[in-house]
Amino acid sequence: MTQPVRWIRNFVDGEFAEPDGPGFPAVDPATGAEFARVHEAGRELVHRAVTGARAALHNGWADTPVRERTALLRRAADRIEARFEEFVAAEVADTGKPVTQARELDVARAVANFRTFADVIAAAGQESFVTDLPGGAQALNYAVRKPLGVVAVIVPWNLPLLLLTWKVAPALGCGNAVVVKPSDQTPSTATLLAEVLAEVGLPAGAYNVVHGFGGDSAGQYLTEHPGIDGVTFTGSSATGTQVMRTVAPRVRPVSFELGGKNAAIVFDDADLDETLAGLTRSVFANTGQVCLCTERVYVQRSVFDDVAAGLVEQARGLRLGDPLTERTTTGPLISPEHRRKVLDYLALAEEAGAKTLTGGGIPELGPELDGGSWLEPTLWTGLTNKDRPVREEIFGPVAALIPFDTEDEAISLANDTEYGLASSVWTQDLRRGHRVAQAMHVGMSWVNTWFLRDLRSPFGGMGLSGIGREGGASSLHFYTEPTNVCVRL
Ligand code: TXE
Repeated sequence: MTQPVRWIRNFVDGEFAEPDGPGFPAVDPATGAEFARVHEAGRELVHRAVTGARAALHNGWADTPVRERTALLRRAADRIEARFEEFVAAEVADTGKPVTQARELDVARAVANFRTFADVIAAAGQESFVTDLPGGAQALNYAVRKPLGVVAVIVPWNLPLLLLTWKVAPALGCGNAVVVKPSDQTPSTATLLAEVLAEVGLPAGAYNVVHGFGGDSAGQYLTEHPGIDGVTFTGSSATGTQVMRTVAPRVRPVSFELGGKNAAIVFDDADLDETLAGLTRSVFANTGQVCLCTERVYVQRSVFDDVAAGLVEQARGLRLGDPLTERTTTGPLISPEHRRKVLDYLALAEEAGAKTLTGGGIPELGPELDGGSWLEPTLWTGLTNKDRPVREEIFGPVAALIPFDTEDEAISLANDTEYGLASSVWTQDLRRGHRVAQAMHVGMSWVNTWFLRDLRSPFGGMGLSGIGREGGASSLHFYTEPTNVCVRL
């Protein structure tokens, strides 16, 4: 007997919509096996989601008192915790990421996102200025912040729930309604979140999920819809450009967190063990598929060989394998197409004369995982900033090690990129740490650490890496519109 098809459905105006087409497959990247069908939303369903969202605002969600909205965010956090292992299983099935990472990073962060934004919104004040006028009179200016409205939330596949809740928690907390378009490759956790938000009492229409692809599919239908008041997007710089073009005629605000080509700078006084542990995470976490991952490692010449040898040893110690096994540290790439892209960069690096210190191939992990999109952690030397693998975002478990002599040289090499998302500096000289971190043309600059986040601090990038910041007060600014009231006293 054949198994009944498991559907991952769209959630529109408070209800799961019945599938009305063949849908597309949800595939486990670790094995290549299809485990469910995803209902692709057509233009009509996207329209219903946007109009449902608008109705939710008018029906009172936008005017719900802040303490009720923040209480709802806290209940959502509690409810994700109560269903924690379901979220973990869904995220692992969609991405192939190691179960320990899904627990400790992805789902844990989803909980933290809801709690943090409840705190931030509860504590937020408003700008006010008393203006002195001629003759001793005064005026009072104060800004009331209103919800932006119906927000399109478009997210990628690498950290699906983490990135989704990073946007949805503040958006809802500020009184907006959202229409979420998860990546076609990772539809599950956004759908589970719909259940959770309904369970904790979010009004129908305030959270909608439409599944599908980008162009000529749900992503485009959503961004083209005139009922959208703003777009928050995380994904590639090319798609960000496309989304911006689409919303430009209606002048809608956008918040973009795009790609990166992040540098690490290792000085000769850095603590070698700590640096190697940090670099290993920064290059290989989530199989290199984090916008913050390091793909360029600049190392001071006197310690270059030691750092290279240590990093090779660490890379070889990573354990690729069944994501559900707790000892696994490293999962597959998201899809065969993405692996193709990374393999193309491996070929380009070879043409450019790179020496592959470790990796460079497809690992053999046994018949169960043969159909998965696996790739060995890979390190190169012999490339320069002129070579495409050092200039373009690869988004895989790969990095180029490049020597430098002086601090100035390191700064100019690291800043020699069109991207500007993140960097890390490794040194025991804290004065130098501050100096170099501040000289980086990036949104987030770490010293002796990486991906250490306080969710109240601004997050985002410069150049090709994005527009605007989210996090703490920056999120509240994006998800609200101020009306300044000026009263002559
Ligand atoms: O990203 P896309 P993809 C980079 C990384 C990766 C590359 C391609 O280098 O190899 O991007 O990945 C939706 N209108 N990053 O193709 O296309 C799409 O359906 C509206 C960096 O997955 O940017 C998905 O939901 N929406 C990154 C989302 O946009 C559209 C994370 C992201 O997809 C659309 C992921 C359109 N025209 C990839 N086209 C990071 N910064 O973290 C696509 N989408």
